Amino acid sequence: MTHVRAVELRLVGLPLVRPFRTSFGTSTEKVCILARVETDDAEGWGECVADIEPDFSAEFNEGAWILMRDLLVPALVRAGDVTVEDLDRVFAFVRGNPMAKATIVDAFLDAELRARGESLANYLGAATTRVACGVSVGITPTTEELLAQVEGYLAEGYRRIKLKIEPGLDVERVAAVREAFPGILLSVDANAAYALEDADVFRALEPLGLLMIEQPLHHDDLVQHAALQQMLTTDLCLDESIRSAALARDAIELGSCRIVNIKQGRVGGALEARRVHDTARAAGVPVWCGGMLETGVGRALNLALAAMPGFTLPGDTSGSARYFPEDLTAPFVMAPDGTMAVPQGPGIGVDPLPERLDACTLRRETIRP
Ligand code: NPG
Repeated sequence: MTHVRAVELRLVGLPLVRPFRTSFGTSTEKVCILARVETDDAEGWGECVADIEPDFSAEFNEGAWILMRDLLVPALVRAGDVTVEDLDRVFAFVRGNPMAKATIVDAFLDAELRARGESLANYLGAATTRVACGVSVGITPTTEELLAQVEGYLAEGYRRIKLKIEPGLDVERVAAVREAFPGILLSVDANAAYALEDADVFRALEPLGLLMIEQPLHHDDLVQHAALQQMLTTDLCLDESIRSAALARDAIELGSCRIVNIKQGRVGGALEARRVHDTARAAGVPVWCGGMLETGVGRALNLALAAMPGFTLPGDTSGSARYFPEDLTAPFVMAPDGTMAVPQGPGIGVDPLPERLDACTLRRETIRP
């Protein structure tokens, strides 16, 4: 049983090494909330994957901050002695908002594991100590620049390249990359930018031998994705549409996708992410670990998740250098073979570097009983 004494929220900002453009917008800076949960026995960290604006999902930093400060943390403090398995019930009075809930769940779990000296990887049932890394390449101003970025990432050792696409910047771009690099594992991610009427775009991608097409249609949809999957031999993968293990089960039953992207923040935290993994694995559906440009805190958690046995495809778990000139933790470095070590210390196994954290902090607030 764990008793929470206080929770500190920090809004942090870190410049990105290069702008990251998706079909819903361009990020030049990573701004996110970190939660530090103080218990009687330890402290734990959680990173909120929401962004400045509600563009990837309905959640956004300022909303998540208020929700954590005014509802989730007070409920947790009032709950007294609890374990991480109780938190679904403690937070059930708040509908939705998986990213805000995940932040507190993950920080609480980290504290609980640190108190008993167990690594998150061990707790989740990791099957390996190193995971295969892929990289997600943003939309570039030109095809030449795209080819140069892909070449650079391949030279570093990345084992799968994912290209962001949007209407008008799709088939030609992807074909150019495929032509230049015929043998690589290549996928595309539309971030919900298309409609079923655009099926011809996806038909045109079929000869390019893609590993998957990720979230082509509406961010909330399962039914139209099932219709699209029926028209294609290329596997569809869902990201935005899968906000819980229940939705993962529905998507698999409906035939909306044949691969699932797991982002723990999108589904409400590490425990629900494990349930998505278990659901997919029982159905024989491969999963992989998505990324939300996390700092080292969120990256450590992703690596532990990605070590679970159902994660059979390389994830968006890239090295710190792909995102930040300077990370919040000691940098995560990918080996030349395209793998990264899963942290083995207690909890998530890493801490933010205190001075670096302070330098990046835009705002902080502590919630006590
Ligand atoms: O490597 O962390 C990463 C980024 C992977 O493409 C990536 N993330 O749609 O999956 C996505 C996209 C994203 C990033 C979405 C930031 C929302 C915020």
